[in-house]
Amino acid sequence: MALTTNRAVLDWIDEMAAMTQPDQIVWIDGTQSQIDDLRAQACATGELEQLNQELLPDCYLHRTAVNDVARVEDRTFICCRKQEDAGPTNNWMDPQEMYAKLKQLYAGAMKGRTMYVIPYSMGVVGSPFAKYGIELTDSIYVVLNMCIMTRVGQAVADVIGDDFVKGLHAKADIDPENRYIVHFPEDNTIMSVNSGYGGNVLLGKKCFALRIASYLGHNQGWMAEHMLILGLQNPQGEVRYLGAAFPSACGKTNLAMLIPPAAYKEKGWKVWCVGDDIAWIRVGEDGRLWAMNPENGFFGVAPGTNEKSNPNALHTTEKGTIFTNVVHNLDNNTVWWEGLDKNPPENAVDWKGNPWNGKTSAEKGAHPNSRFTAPAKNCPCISPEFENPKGVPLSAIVFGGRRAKTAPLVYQAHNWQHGVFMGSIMASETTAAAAGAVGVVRRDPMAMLPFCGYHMADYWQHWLDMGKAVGEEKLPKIFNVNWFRTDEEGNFIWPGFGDNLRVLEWIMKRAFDETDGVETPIGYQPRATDINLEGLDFSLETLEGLLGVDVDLWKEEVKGIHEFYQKFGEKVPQALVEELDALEQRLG
Ligand code: OXD
Ligand code: MN
Repeated sequence: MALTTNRAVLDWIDEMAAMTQPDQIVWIDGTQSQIDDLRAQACATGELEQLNQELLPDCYLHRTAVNDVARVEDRTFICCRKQEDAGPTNNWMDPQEMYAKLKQLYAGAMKGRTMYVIPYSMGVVGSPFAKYGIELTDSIYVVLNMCIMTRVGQAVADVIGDDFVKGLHAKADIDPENRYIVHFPEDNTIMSVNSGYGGNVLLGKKCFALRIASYLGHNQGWMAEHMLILGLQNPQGEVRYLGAAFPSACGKTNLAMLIPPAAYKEKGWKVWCVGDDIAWIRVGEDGRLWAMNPENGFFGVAPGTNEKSNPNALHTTEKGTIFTNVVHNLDNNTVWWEGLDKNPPENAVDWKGNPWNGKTSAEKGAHPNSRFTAPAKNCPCISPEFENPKGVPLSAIVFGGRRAKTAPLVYQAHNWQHGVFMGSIMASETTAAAAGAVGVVRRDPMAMLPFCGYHMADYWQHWLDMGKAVGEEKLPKIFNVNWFRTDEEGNFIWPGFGDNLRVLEWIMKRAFDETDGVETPIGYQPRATDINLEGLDFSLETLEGLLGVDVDLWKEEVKGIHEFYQKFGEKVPQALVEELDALEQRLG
């Protein structure tokens, strides 16, 4: 039975059902009995496998098609009326043409199948900052993931208005040649077809909370960012918040759930996780920037997650979690992935569904972009402010990426405008989270390259405008970090993980004017002695090396930035061009 009498909602569902022709339509109320029922159905068809319910209660395993394991950026479109509004970094097609193309792909795609109607909220239901959507899908896997990642059910249906975000997903034939992830920002509409991979089909996440939301934020004076949010509690008990934007699979989840090194823990330092992937940022009543996490769960990368790198994430996945494309350990009906421990199972099934022996097999057992979908409430360090509808006030914004050489461990912007420049020139080596070559350096401004729902240069201007509206005094301070510098043999130099807190401590001190910074051509930096190395076997000389700025490499970098900016022509905000000129001059 329909959960709403809202005509706009019902008419749209009728229209989509007439096109896709499902055998039946089922509304998702999000109740436990309905979830149990869907889990049982999915297990009966093999879409899910129930894991060991003693060791992993309410946990399930899913495998996607082998050709469908990551976001597909080359098949992701922003279809606004004017091509120039999508900008040079987005794929574009005329909306009418795209609607016509999709109509053919959706025609009868749900014949013999069920269409599930998921009313969901991004943000706490009823909060003035929440936004609502409906996803129609023919996948139980999608329904169950959405029930973890968002707030789903009657409470949402009760408050949904006419301006909800419409999302249609059909698995169709999982045909990579006809796979499309399409956004119509001017129509509040998302259409996804021929995929079953999370980032392409959990429409509340990248599609709504970043691409559509960034477009809405531009029009409405707020921001949707690819950022984790964390609270850093100092020994005085004060909690200070930061947002950090890193490209996919660069450690946002690990940083958001960081466990302080022993020397810090003893003194009372603690990290609280507010979010690991997306931040919606607004000007609060006090005139500062406040950030909230619109999601309700974590869709994290499994490989590399272990007791050392992220024990909090590991514990988060011990119940109510869906694992995708990991190894199935048949001895105890649990899961495994590369980097979990040094004990791969011998009697196992790999992510492709083939028999796998971790001791003898030459191939990886889990896909490098295999995932866990876990409820936020499971996280041992979830922030007490996680459900605060107002979010948390930001004192710092941190940009970062994987750079083997150029970027130092940390540096700070002179001011907001310089910080926006720093965000606009972000670059990182590519990872397995998106289809394509891994390890290639690409520019990824604010980690939003694949997620900005409009022209990237207008997005930079929006950042500058938000800064003007708030004023330097109340703005968070902006920083850049790089945990990934390597030595001559290609090994990471900085230990990372919990020890990143040593850098966050300096960042927060700078944000509160509690320590000074040293001027360098690229911004303010700490002296090596300003970073607390207590309890860490790491020499000051090595740290000095990590903080070093190689002027020649940076001159090369400036050339690359000029080339990158040229893509955007006249649209690059003058303020950023000035920042680039100033950097060039400082480098000499
Ligand atoms: C993600 C991504 O899944 O960025 O968060 O790809
Ligand atoms: Mn992400």
